[in-house]
Amino acid sequence: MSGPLPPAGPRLLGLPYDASSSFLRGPAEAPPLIRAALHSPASNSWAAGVRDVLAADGLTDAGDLALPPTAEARALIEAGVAAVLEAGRRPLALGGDHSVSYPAVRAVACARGPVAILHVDAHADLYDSFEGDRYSHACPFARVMEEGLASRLVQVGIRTMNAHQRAQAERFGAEVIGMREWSAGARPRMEGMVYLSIDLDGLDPAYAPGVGHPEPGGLATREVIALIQELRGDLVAADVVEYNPHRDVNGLTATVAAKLVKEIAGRMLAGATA
Ligand SMILES: [Mn+2]
Repeated sequence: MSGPLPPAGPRLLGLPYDASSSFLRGPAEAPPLIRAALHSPASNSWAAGVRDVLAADGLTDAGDLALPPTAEARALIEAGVAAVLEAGRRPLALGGDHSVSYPAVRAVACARGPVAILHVDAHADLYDSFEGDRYSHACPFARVMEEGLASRLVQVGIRTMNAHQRAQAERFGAEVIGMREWSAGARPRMEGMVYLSIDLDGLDPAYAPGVGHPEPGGLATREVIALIQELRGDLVAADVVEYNPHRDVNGLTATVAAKLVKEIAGRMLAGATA
């Protein structure tokens, strides 16, 4: 089965899994903290000043999956995302480490056909294998591309490219808008069914310090919000991953993640745009 989704609202799905992290644990604790920031009375629930995303016809919440810290989690994530799609909703997943994106994209592609992926990250996450693990959080987009789950892979914010990942990007035809290209004015042009994957380390650590692999020289919060608001195509699913509360400062990064969730939900509620 493939084709456009019917008009449908976004649904949160927490993916509390961090066993494929290569450096630090912590992202498994992220979903309830991002949710708490989303519902915090410190702010309101309007996206872009035009839509209350937490209104009755807005963002719904499927809660968190129960995930073991083992390979079995991948099948459970795929099934959980598939269930959101079967309910006619647009999955908005809260990570978890970035390894969750492979089974999540797989569920979307199996239900709807290959999607164009817009991937915001400091890292390309294209390793064939990392420290002996082909399902590491450093590898999800290699698995996605090998299986033909994506029609395009457009990567924004990259600033840690090495020779192996450059070769992988070329092998897979990934379109890489690194920070140098971004600073020179390059912007992604998306169309059709889009899956948006945001690793919070795509932002500069000045804006989002609560990540396991902080990499200076990244995107401003405002730039990521603009990317979401100006995104063309039909945003069928998204994830916000790699929030590590152990490294956060005053919950700032949870607040940033919640802000991005609001804007993604608002963009999903606006429907397809040409
Ligand atoms: Mn990253």
